[in-house]
Amino acid sequence: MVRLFGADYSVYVRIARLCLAEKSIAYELVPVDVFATGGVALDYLTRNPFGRIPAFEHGAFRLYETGAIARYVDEAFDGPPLQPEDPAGRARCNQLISIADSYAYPHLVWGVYVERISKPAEGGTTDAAKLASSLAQARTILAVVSDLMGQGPFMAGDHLTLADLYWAPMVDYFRETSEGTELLAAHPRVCEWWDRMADRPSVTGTRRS
Ligand SMILES: N[C@@H](CCC(=O)N[C@@H](CS)C(=O)NCC(=O)O)C(=O)O
Repeated sequence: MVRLFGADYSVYVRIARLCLAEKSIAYELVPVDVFATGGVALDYLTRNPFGRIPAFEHGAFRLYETGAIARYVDEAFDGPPLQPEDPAGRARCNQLISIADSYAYPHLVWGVYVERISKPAEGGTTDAAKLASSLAQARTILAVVSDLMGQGPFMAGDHLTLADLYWAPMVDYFRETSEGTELLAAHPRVCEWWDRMADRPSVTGTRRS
């Protein structure tokens, strides 16, 4: 009934999978490798014309863009709500998601993790200027998120929300770098949040193979 198209290395696919897991929804993960030589299969573009992953299908209903998928999964299915009820809480959750999309993904994942780990592993050379610039941004990103999450225990308050499910895959990549671990250590609230998230079955069950 539910199918998700994508790959387990993808941050955005993992966000959608975390939502499905937290709502206890059974689904099929249909492999799509966006980084395959020659690009994605042409027929995948009927599911996402931008060639990005994930794409989602619930019966005859098709959707792409992770923010839309995550909110649909939360609202169309039973299970614990993943968005705060009150306007201020929901706004904070959406703000944290927007910061993750706009700043954490490009800098923590692409600017730091990919430059420091993926590129050298594939025989490439780290772009030192890009890494330095993203590390500078990372300092701001972590300070902001630590401030916005207040006392927690979750990003948008007392309950797990979509904000946590957005940030977990990005922080998980970032912490694999020595610079990431060091910068995270300066923000104990973010570290405690990560320790809490890292043990959740949804998070352990979606680690890339
Ligand atoms: N705005 C999209 C972004 C999805 C996205 O960037 N996915 C990455 C994988 S994590 C991708 O497909 N990258 C392929 C590319 O950049 O060509 C969403 O929210 O779903």
